[in-house]
Amino acid sequence: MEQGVRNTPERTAFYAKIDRDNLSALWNVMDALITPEPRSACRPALWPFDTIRSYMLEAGGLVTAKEAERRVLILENPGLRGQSKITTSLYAGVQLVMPGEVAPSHRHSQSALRFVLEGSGAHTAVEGERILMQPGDFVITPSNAWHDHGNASSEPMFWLDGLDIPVVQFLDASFVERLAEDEQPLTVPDKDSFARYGHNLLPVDLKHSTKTSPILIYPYDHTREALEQMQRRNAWDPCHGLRMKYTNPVNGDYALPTIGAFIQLLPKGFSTSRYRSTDATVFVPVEGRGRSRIGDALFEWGPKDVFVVPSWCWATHEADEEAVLFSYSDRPIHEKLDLLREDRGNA
Ligand code: GTQ
Repeated sequence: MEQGVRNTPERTAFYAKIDRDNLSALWNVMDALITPEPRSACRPALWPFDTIRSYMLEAGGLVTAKEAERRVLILENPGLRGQSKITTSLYAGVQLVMPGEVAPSHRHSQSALRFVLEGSGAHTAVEGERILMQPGDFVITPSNAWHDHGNASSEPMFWLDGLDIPVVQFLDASFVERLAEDEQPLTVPDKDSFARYGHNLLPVDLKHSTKTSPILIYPYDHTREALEQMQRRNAWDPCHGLRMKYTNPVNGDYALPTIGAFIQLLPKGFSTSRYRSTDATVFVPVEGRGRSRIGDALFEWGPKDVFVVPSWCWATHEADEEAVLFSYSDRPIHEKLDLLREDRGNA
């Protein structure tokens, strides 16, 4: 308690007495519970891809994807060690699938996104569709969808996994099932979900019962093309440069109900105005080099590095070359609960 209710022998005895009946006095914890601003244990941090990559290849020689179920190194926020969290509400891991490997099929209530970092031609199978992945592709695995991963290419494949594991944990809503076979049967042609839902067309009698986008892959060549066209207008947001969100074509909402994903272009030499928001955000530079000031920390970044901006922490970004940044956060939750707060400084 900052000011606090002073302790007296009578009060201390009272607290001890009610404690035995599973009761406690609000006036001793009020200021810790209802803070004037978010007080996050999450800290600014950056993981260089080179470091992750070399540890992952080492892990590749230690455990198979089949043994591990998923061969993933978890990016643990330095302020949240031991909790498998990159922010208070979100999980991040880097997954490696070696040539010829299969990560066996399972389904769980947690939603997942993949952001492809390196390699080409490995796939994830989701809801009976084989999805071939290229660097920069944004791929989703809806809650409770069967999924397995495979790599028929000749190169190791690395991608970033973003999951809502801490949210599902908080809500005590975790379920998982494993398939008897390693790989689920493929029941639809390749590229079906993108063809059906990714071209500003929807089936006339659409029946889609979930809150997750029916588009399972948002290919980078389309995303990049969109950014390339838009940047010609030369109209930049002072805080974001040019920032777009990946959307669900059925309802215009985010692609996943719990995780918002974004793509952003900063032109060469651009320096953003300071910005903070309640949704702690994980960034992955795709192209270009630059640096970000996050609170008191300064991080130099390049392609495939991962860095995190905690809730309500000031951040600015500076691009030495034209840069593209992927990011994800729990913004859909903040928006739906009327908790999203942003501060654009003076911009
Ligand atoms: O690929 O299904 O990083 O279930 C963590 C949990 C990946 C996956 C993770 C998972 C997966």
